[in-house]
Amino acid sequence: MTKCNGCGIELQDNDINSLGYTDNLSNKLCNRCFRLTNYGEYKKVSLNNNDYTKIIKSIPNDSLVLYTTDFLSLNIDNIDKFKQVLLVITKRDIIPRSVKEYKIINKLKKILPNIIDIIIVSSINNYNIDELYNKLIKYSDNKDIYVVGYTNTGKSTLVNKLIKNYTNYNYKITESMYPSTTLDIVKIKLNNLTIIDTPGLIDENNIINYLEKEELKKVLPKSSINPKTCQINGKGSIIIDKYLRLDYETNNTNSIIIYSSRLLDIKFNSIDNNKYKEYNKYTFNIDKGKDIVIRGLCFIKTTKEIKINIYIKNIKPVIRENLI
Ligand SMILES: Nc1nc2c(ncn2[C@@H]2O[C@H](COP(=O)(O)OP(=O)(O)O)[C@@H](O)[C@H]2O)c(=O)[nH]1
Ligand SMILES: [Mg+2]
Repeated sequence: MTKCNGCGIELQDNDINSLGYTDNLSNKLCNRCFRLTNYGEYKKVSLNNNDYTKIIKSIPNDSLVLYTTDFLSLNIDNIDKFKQVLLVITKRDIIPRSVKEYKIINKLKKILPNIIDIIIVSSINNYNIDELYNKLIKYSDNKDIYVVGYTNTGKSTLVNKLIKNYTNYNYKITESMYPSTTLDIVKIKLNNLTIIDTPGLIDENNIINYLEKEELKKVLPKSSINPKTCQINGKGSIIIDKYLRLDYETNNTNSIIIYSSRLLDIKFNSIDNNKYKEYNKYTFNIDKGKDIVIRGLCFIKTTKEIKINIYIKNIKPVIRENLI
Protein backbone atom coordinates (compact mmCIF):
# COMPACT_ATOMS: atom_id res chain seq x y z
CA MET A 1 0.00 0.00 0.00
CA THR A 2 1.47 3.35 -1.04
CA LYS A 3 0.33 6.59 0.48
CA CYS A 4 0.31 10.06 -1.01
CA ASN A 5 3.25 12.03 0.39
CA GLY A 6 1.15 15.20 0.39
CA CYS A 7 -2.06 14.29 2.23
CA GLY A 8 -1.53 10.76 3.56
CA ILE A 9 -4.39 9.13 1.58
CA GLU A 10 -3.86 5.67 0.07
CA LEU A 11 -3.00 5.95 -3.64
CA GLN A 12 -5.26 4.17 -6.15
CA ASP A 13 -5.51 4.09 -9.95
CA ASN A 14 -9.04 2.67 -10.35
CA ASP A 15 -11.44 5.54 -9.86
CA ILE A 16 -10.60 9.04 -11.05
CA ASN A 17 -13.46 10.46 -8.98
CA SER A 18 -12.35 8.99 -5.67
CA LEU A 19 -9.76 10.28 -3.24
CA GLY A 20 -6.19 9.09 -3.74
CA TYR A 21 -6.43 8.75 -7.52
CA THR A 22 -3.25 8.89 -9.58
CA ASP A 23 -2.72 7.57 -13.12
CA ASN A 24 0.58 6.03 -12.08
CA LEU A 25 0.98 4.31 -8.73
CA SER A 26 4.68 5.12 -8.64
CA ASN A 27 3.83 8.84 -8.34
CA LYS A 28 4.53 10.41 -4.96
CA LEU A 29 1.39 12.56 -4.92
CA CYS A 30 -2.28 11.89 -5.61
CA ASN A 31 -3.88 13.96 -8.38
CA ARG A 32 -5.59 16.25 -5.89
CA CYS A 33 -2.34 17.19 -4.10
CA PHE A 34 -0.50 17.51 -7.42
CA ARG A 35 -3.07 19.93 -8.82
CA LEU A 36 -3.41 21.83 -5.53
CA THR A 37 0.35 22.26 -5.17
CA ASN A 38 1.13 23.09 -8.80
CA TYR A 39 -1.98 24.93 -10.01
CA GLY A 40 -3.74 26.00 -6.81
CA GLU A 41 -6.73 23.94 -7.92
CA TYR A 42 -8.96 22.94 -5.07
CA LYS A 43 -11.28 19.98 -4.89
CA LYS A 44 -13.61 19.99 -1.89
CA VAL A 45 -13.62 16.78 0.12
CA SER A 46 -16.34 15.51 2.34
CA LEU A 47 -14.54 13.85 5.19
CA ASN A 48 -16.39 14.22 8.42
CA ASN A 49 -15.47 14.41 12.05
CA ASN A 50 -16.01 10.64 12.44
CA ASP A 51 -12.99 9.97 10.24
CA TYR A 52 -10.94 12.38 12.31
CA THR A 53 -12.23 11.14 15.63
CA LYS A 54 -11.01 7.67 14.70
CA ILE A 55 -7.54 9.04 14.06
CA ILE A 56 -7.56 11.07 17.28
CA LYS A 57 -8.67 8.03 19.29
CA SER A 58 -5.80 5.98 17.87
CA ILE A 59 -3.23 8.33 19.44
CA PRO A 60 -1.53 6.52 22.35
CA ASN A 61 -1.93 8.24 25.72
CA ASP A 62 1.77 8.53 26.35
CA SER A 63 2.69 10.19 23.06
CA LEU A 64 3.42 13.87 22.92
CA VAL A 65 0.63 15.88 21.29
CA LEU A 66 1.53 19.12 19.66
CA TYR A 67 -1.82 20.90 19.72
CA THR A 68 -2.01 23.79 17.27
CA THR A 69 -4.35 26.75 17.34
CA ASP A 70 -4.12 30.07 15.59
CA PHE A 71 -4.61 33.48 17.11
CA LEU A 72 -7.86 34.38 15.38
CA SER A 73 -9.81 31.42 16.74
CA LEU A 74 -7.69 30.30 19.68
CA ASN A 75 -9.89 27.23 19.68
CA ILE A 76 -8.75 24.78 22.36
CA ASP A 77 -11.91 22.65 22.46
CA ASN A 78 -10.86 19.00 22.62
CA ILE A 79 -7.44 19.73 24.09
CA ASP A 80 -8.43 17.85 27.26
CA LYS A 81 -8.71 14.63 25.23
CA PHE A 82 -4.91 14.38 25.34
CA LYS A 83 -2.60 13.63 28.23
CA GLN A 84 0.73 15.10 27.16
CA VAL A 85 0.14 18.39 25.42
CA LEU A 86 2.48 21.02 24.09
CA LEU A 87 0.20 23.87 23.00
CA VAL A 88 1.46 25.71 19.93
CA ILE A 89 -0.11 29.01 18.97
CA THR A 90 0.66 29.34 15.27
CA LYS A 91 0.86 32.32 12.90
CA ARG A 92 2.63 34.75 15.28
CA ASP A 93 3.00 37.04 12.26
CA ILE A 94 -0.75 37.81 12.28
CA ILE A 95 -0.83 38.74 15.97
CA PRO A 96 -0.65 42.51 16.43
CA ARG A 97 2.82 43.60 17.50
CA SER A 98 1.37 45.35 20.53
CA VAL A 99 0.20 42.05 22.01
CA LYS A 100 2.43 40.75 24.77
CA GLU A 101 3.12 37.05 24.34
CA TYR A 102 3.61 36.38 28.02
CA LYS A 103 0.12 37.72 28.78
CA ILE A 104 -1.53 35.25 26.39
CA ILE A 105 0.66 32.44 27.70
CA ASN A 106 -0.05 33.21 31.35
CA LYS A 107 -3.79 33.42 30.80
CA LEU A 108 -3.81 30.13 28.88
CA LYS A 109 -1.71 28.43 31.56
CA LYS A 110 -4.37 29.37 34.10
CA ILE A 111 -7.13 27.91 31.94
CA LEU A 112 -5.06 24.81 31.10
CA PRO A 113 -3.05 23.91 34.20
CA ASN A 114 -2.32 20.35 33.04
CA ILE A 115 -0.55 20.95 29.77
CA ILE A 116 3.21 20.61 29.57
CA ASP A 117 4.11 23.88 27.89
CA ILE A 118 2.95 26.65 25.55
CA ILE A 119 4.85 28.26 22.70
CA ILE A 120 3.96 30.88 20.09
CA VAL A 121 5.50 30.34 16.64
CA SER A 122 5.33 31.49 13.05
CA SER A 123 6.23 29.03 10.31
CA ILE A 124 6.20 31.79 7.75
CA ASN A 125 8.65 33.99 9.66
CA ASN A 126 10.60 31.09 11.14
CA TYR A 127 9.80 32.55 14.54
CA ASN A 128 10.52 30.36 17.61
CA ILE A 129 10.93 27.25 15.44
CA ASP A 130 14.32 26.41 17.02
CA GLU A 131 12.76 26.80 20.46
CA LEU A 132 9.93 24.50 19.42
CA TYR A 133 12.36 21.92 18.06
CA ASN A 134 14.27 21.96 21.36
CA LYS A 135 11.04 21.47 23.28
CA LEU A 136 10.17 18.50 21.06
CA ILE A 137 13.52 16.91 21.88
CA LYS A 138 13.04 17.69 25.56
CA TYR A 139 9.49 16.38 25.94
CA SER A 140 9.07 13.58 23.38
CA ASP A 141 10.98 10.92 25.34
CA ASN A 142 11.46 8.80 22.17
CA LYS A 143 7.70 8.59 21.67
CA ASP A 144 5.85 9.59 18.51
CA ILE A 145 4.80 13.23 18.30
CA TYR A 146 1.30 13.84 16.94
CA VAL A 147 0.39 17.18 15.43
CA VAL A 148 -3.28 17.78 16.25
CA GLY A 149 -5.64 20.76 16.07
CA TYR A 150 -8.43 22.15 13.94
CA THR A 151 -7.97 22.26 10.16
CA ASN A 152 -6.23 25.31 8.78
CA THR A 153 -4.34 26.08 11.98
CA GLY A 154 -1.04 25.58 10.13
CA LYS A 155 -0.12 22.02 11.14
CA SER A 156 1.25 20.87 7.79
CA THR A 157 3.08 24.13 7.20
CA LEU A 158 4.74 23.75 10.60
CA VAL A 159 5.80 20.16 9.92
CA ASN A 160 7.21 21.26 6.54
CA LYS A 161 9.15 24.01 8.28
CA LEU A 162 10.64 21.46 10.68
CA ILE A 163 11.56 19.20 7.73
CA LYS A 164 13.17 22.09 5.91
CA ASN A 165 15.12 23.39 8.92
CA TYR A 166 16.34 20.14 10.40
CA THR A 167 16.64 17.55 7.62
CA ASN A 168 18.07 17.27 4.13
CA TYR A 169 14.84 15.85 2.70
CA ASN A 170 13.42 17.44 -0.36
CA TYR A 171 9.90 16.62 0.69
CA LYS A 172 6.74 18.55 1.41
CA ILE A 173 3.33 17.74 2.86
CA THR A 174 0.52 19.52 1.02
CA GLU A 175 -0.51 22.73 2.76
CA SER A 176 -3.18 25.15 1.59
CA MET A 177 -5.63 27.78 2.73
CA TYR A 178 -8.49 25.34 2.18
CA PRO A 179 -9.84 23.38 5.10
CA SER A 180 -9.26 19.59 4.99
CA THR A 181 -6.14 19.50 2.83
CA THR A 182 -4.53 16.70 4.82
CA LEU A 183 -6.65 13.53 4.57
CA ASP A 184 -4.86 10.91 6.66
CA ILE A 185 -1.84 10.71 8.94
CA VAL A 186 1.55 11.51 7.41
CA LYS A 187 4.57 10.14 9.30
CA ILE A 188 7.89 11.96 9.11
CA LYS A 189 11.30 11.08 10.56
CA LEU A 190 12.94 14.19 11.87
CA ASN A 191 16.36 12.95 12.89
CA ASN A 192 15.61 11.06 16.11
CA LEU A 193 12.05 12.33 16.33
CA THR A 194 8.97 10.83 14.68
CA ILE A 195 6.38 13.44 13.80
CA ILE A 196 2.88 12.52 12.66
CA ASP A 197 0.82 15.15 10.87
CA THR A 198 -2.94 14.55 11.14
CA PRO A 199 -5.92 15.90 9.17
CA GLY A 200 -7.13 17.72 12.26
CA LEU A 201 -10.65 18.32 13.41
CA ILE A 202 -13.29 20.22 11.50
CA ASP A 203 -14.74 23.08 13.49
CA GLU A 204 -18.27 23.39 12.15
CA ASN A 205 -18.45 26.64 14.03
CA ASN A 206 -15.64 28.20 12.00
CA ILE A 207 -16.60 30.43 9.11
CA ILE A 208 -13.83 29.12 6.84
CA ASN A 209 -15.81 25.93 6.27
CA TYR A 210 -18.53 27.95 4.52
CA LEU A 211 -16.41 30.15 2.26
CA GLU A 212 -15.31 29.91 -1.35
CA LYS A 213 -11.77 30.53 -2.58
CA GLU A 214 -11.97 34.31 -3.12
CA GLU A 215 -13.62 34.86 0.25
CA LEU A 216 -11.03 32.73 2.05
CA LYS A 217 -8.31 34.94 0.60
CA LYS A 218 -9.99 37.95 2.18
CA VAL A 219 -10.93 36.47 5.54
CA LEU A 220 -7.68 34.65 6.37
CA PRO A 221 -5.22 37.32 7.52
CA LYS A 222 -2.01 37.53 5.50
CA SER A 223 -0.29 40.02 7.73
CA SER A 224 -0.51 41.42 11.22
CA ILE A 225 -4.08 41.96 12.35
CA ASN A 226 -4.92 45.59 12.83
CA PRO A 227 -7.46 46.10 15.59
CA LYS A 228 -10.15 48.49 14.40
CA THR A 229 -11.62 50.70 17.09
CA CYS A 230 -15.17 51.97 16.60
CA GLN A 231 -16.15 54.80 18.95
CA ILE A 232 -19.84 54.55 19.69
CA ASN A 233 -22.59 56.39 21.51
CA GLY A 234 -26.35 55.93 21.13
CA LYS A 235 -27.78 53.40 18.68
CA GLY A 236 -26.17 52.05 15.56
CA SER A 237 -24.99 49.17 13.53
CA ILE A 238 -21.56 47.94 12.42
CA ILE A 239 -21.37 45.82 9.29
CA ILE A 240 -18.39 43.51 8.83
CA ASP A 241 -18.17 42.94 5.10
CA LYS A 242 -20.93 40.58 4.00
CA TYR A 243 -20.57 38.34 7.01
CA LEU A 244 -21.85 40.02 10.13
CA ARG A 245 -24.09 42.77 11.47
CA LEU A 246 -23.60 44.07 15.00
CA ASP A 247 -26.27 46.32 16.56
CA TYR A 248 -25.49 48.30 19.68
CA GLU A 249 -27.32 50.59 22.03
CA THR A 250 -25.56 52.56 24.74
CA ASN A 251 -26.19 55.63 26.89
CA ASN A 252 -22.54 56.54 27.23
CA THR A 253 -19.44 56.58 25.09
CA ASN A 254 -17.97 53.16 24.51
CA SER A 255 -15.60 51.48 22.04
CA ILE A 256 -16.01 48.30 20.09
CA ILE A 257 -12.67 46.88 18.96
CA ILE A 258 -12.61 44.40 16.11
CA TYR A 259 -9.65 42.11 15.41
CA SER A 260 -9.82 40.69 11.88
CA SER A 261 -8.07 40.46 8.53
CA ARG A 262 -7.25 43.92 7.18
CA LEU A 263 -8.97 43.10 3.92
CA LEU A 264 -12.43 43.06 5.48
CA ASP A 265 -14.63 46.04 4.91
CA ILE A 266 -15.94 47.36 8.26
CA LYS A 267 -18.56 50.13 8.15
CA PHE A 268 -21.04 51.97 10.33
CA ASN A 269 -24.68 51.84 9.30
CA SER A 270 -27.91 53.26 10.70
CA ILE A 271 -29.85 50.98 13.04
CA ASP A 272 -32.92 51.36 10.77
CA ASN A 273 -31.21 49.75 7.82
CA ASN A 274 -32.28 46.13 7.45
CA LYS A 275 -29.07 44.77 6.00
CA TYR A 276 -28.37 41.15 7.08
CA LYS A 277 -31.26 41.10 9.54
CA GLU A 278 -32.22 37.80 7.91
CA TYR A 279 -29.12 36.15 9.42
CA ASN A 280 -29.43 34.38 12.79
CA LYS A 281 -29.58 36.75 15.74
CA TYR A 282 -27.59 36.36 18.98
CA THR A 283 -27.84 38.74 21.93
CA PHE A 284 -24.98 39.32 24.36
CA ASN A 285 -24.37 41.41 27.42
CA ILE A 286 -20.64 41.73 27.58
CA ASP A 287 -18.12 43.75 29.51
CA LYS A 288 -14.48 44.52 29.06
CA GLY A 289 -13.36 41.17 30.49
CA LYS A 290 -14.91 39.17 27.65
CA ASP A 291 -14.33 38.66 23.95
CA ILE A 292 -16.95 37.67 21.44
CA VAL A 293 -15.25 35.29 19.01
CA ILE A 294 -16.56 34.68 15.53
CA ARG A 295 -14.26 31.80 14.72
CA GLY A 296 -12.19 32.28 11.60
CA LEU A 297 -13.54 35.80 11.05
CA CYS A 298 -12.78 38.05 14.00
CA PHE A 299 -13.00 38.66 17.68
CA ILE A 300 -14.64 41.64 19.29
CA LYS A 301 -13.96 43.50 22.54
CA THR A 302 -15.55 46.50 24.20
CA THR A 303 -14.20 48.94 26.74
CA LYS A 304 -17.36 49.06 28.89
CA GLU A 305 -20.35 46.84 29.54
CA ILE A 306 -22.80 46.79 26.64
CA LYS A 307 -25.70 44.87 25.14
CA ILE A 308 -25.26 43.93 21.52
CA ASN A 309 -27.06 41.91 18.89
CA ILE A 310 -25.06 39.96 16.37
CA TYR A 311 -26.50 38.71 13.10
CA ILE A 312 -24.53 35.97 11.35
CA LYS A 313 -25.24 32.84 9.30
CA ASN A 314 -23.93 29.25 9.58
CA ILE A 315 -21.95 29.73 12.78
CA LYS A 316 -22.50 30.91 16.35
CA PRO A 317 -20.46 33.52 18.19
CA VAL A 318 -18.70 32.19 21.30
CA ILE A 319 -17.76 34.12 24.43
CA ARG A 320 -14.43 33.71 26.17
CA GLU A 321 -12.38 35.46 28.83
CA ASN A 322 -10.33 37.96 26.94
CA LEU A 323 -6.81 36.86 26.24
CA ILE A 324 -5.15 40.12 25.32
N1 LIG B 1 0.21 34.03 8.30
C1 LIG B 1 0.54 32.74 8.45
N2 LIG B 1 -0.14 31.80 7.79
C2 LIG B 1 0.21 30.51 7.97
C3 LIG B 1 1.26 30.12 8.84
N3 LIG B 1 1.33 28.77 8.83
C4 LIG B 1 0.36 28.34 7.98
N4 LIG B 1 -0.31 29.39 7.44
C5 LIG B 1 -1.41 29.36 6.47
O1 LIG B 1 -2.54 28.70 7.03
C6 LIG B 1 -3.22 27.94 6.04
C7 LIG B 1 -3.39 26.50 6.50
O2 LIG B 1 -2.13 25.87 6.57
P1 LIG B 1 -1.97 24.29 6.67
O3 LIG B 1 -0.58 24.02 7.09
O4 LIG B 1 -2.46 23.60 5.41
O5 LIG B 1 -3.00 23.97 7.86
P2 LIG B 1 -3.48 22.56 8.46
O6 LIG B 1 -4.85 22.33 7.91
O7 LIG B 1 -3.53 22.76 9.95
O8 LIG B 1 -2.48 21.53 8.07
C8 LIG B 1 -2.40 28.08 4.76
O9 LIG B 1 -2.99 29.08 3.97
C9 LIG B 1 -1.03 28.50 5.27
O10 LIG B 1 -0.32 29.28 4.33
C10 LIG B 1 1.99 31.15 9.54
O11 LIG B 1 2.94 30.94 10.31
N5 LIG B 1 1.58 32.45 9.30
MG1 LIG C 1 -2.74 19.79 7.02
